[in-house]
Amino acid sequence: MTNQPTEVYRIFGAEMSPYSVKVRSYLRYKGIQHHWILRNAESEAEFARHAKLPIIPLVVAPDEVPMQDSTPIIDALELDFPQPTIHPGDALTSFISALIEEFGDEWGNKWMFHYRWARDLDQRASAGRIARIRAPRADEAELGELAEKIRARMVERLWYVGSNEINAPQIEQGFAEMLDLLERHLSVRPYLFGHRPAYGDFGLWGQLYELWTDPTAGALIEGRAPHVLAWIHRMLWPRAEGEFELWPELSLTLMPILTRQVGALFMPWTLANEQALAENRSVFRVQFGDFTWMQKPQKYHARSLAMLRGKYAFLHDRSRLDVVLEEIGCLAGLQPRPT
Ligand SMILES: N[C@@H](CCC(=O)N[C@@H](CS)C(=O)NCC(=O)O)C(=O)O
Repeated sequence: MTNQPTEVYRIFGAEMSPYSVKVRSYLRYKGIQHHWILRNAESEAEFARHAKLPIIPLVVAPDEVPMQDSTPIIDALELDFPQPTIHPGDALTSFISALIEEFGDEWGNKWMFHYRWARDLDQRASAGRIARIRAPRADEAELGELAEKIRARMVERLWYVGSNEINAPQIEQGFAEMLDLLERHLSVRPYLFGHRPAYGDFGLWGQLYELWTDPTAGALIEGRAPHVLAWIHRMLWPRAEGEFELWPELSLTLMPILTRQVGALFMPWTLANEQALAENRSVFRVQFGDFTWMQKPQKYHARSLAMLRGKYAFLHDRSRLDVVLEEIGCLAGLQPRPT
């Protein structure tokens, strides 16, 4: 592999990484020329030369500037490639799209990780796929050994995203509800915010795409959510088919998602996580109706919540937005925190 500067962006990622496919779909939508480079043993030296963190995706710009972390990557590229914009024109809809982006990245990842690694069937399917991607030239015996190692390592990490015996029924119930709500919303529009993809589509889609590729969640999506399935396919190669819709049209079926999922589940969870980190606790609990959620705090989420608060603070006119944020239970959580 060459180390010469190229005219195209390079994205190091993997088909089974939700954040990698998210950024790849963004690059495709924008028509930004790029090479998709599978991160494996063969590309490792080049990856290591540019990466500051051991995570994918890694995007390397033509001038060799490296970028990591999917949300800031998209924010940075959006400045250089503003058209077609992924941000709806009004502050209210645009911030709701950013809220859904954060929700998809952080809460949607719980569905994804849980369904991929909680059941034996899914563990085997996923570990087998990863092994074949990582070692395409290995023989069956070597693949079996590698898959077993991957499976053990990932199952050990289930606790990290909060998939455990206590939380599992809540994750699955929440996902089923989300599928039904999303199905209704997407039955009359091709993308979350109308006729072209928005910031929020990319974040939520990365996780839903991965869920669809796994046996248990894939069957759920195929069986009960045909419009979600069509959106999953559409978002692989997104394109503008018309304009963004306005809030009054979107709100009928978007508000239930915002209220029942973002406001009732994600926001209390991310605030409790943030507080647990500040208090240096090793475990925290959140009450969701009759359910108690329990997990170890996750550091990254406090950072991404702070970034979202930064975007909120940056807005000039929040009058219409604040009414909606209050209604969905997210207003207080987005206020500036003492530093
Ligand atoms: N917040 C980051 C998360 C990136 C991330 O967690 N990537 C995973 C794969 S999906 C990763 O590289 N994990 C380390 C590993 O698998 O070795 C983003 O949005 O890019």
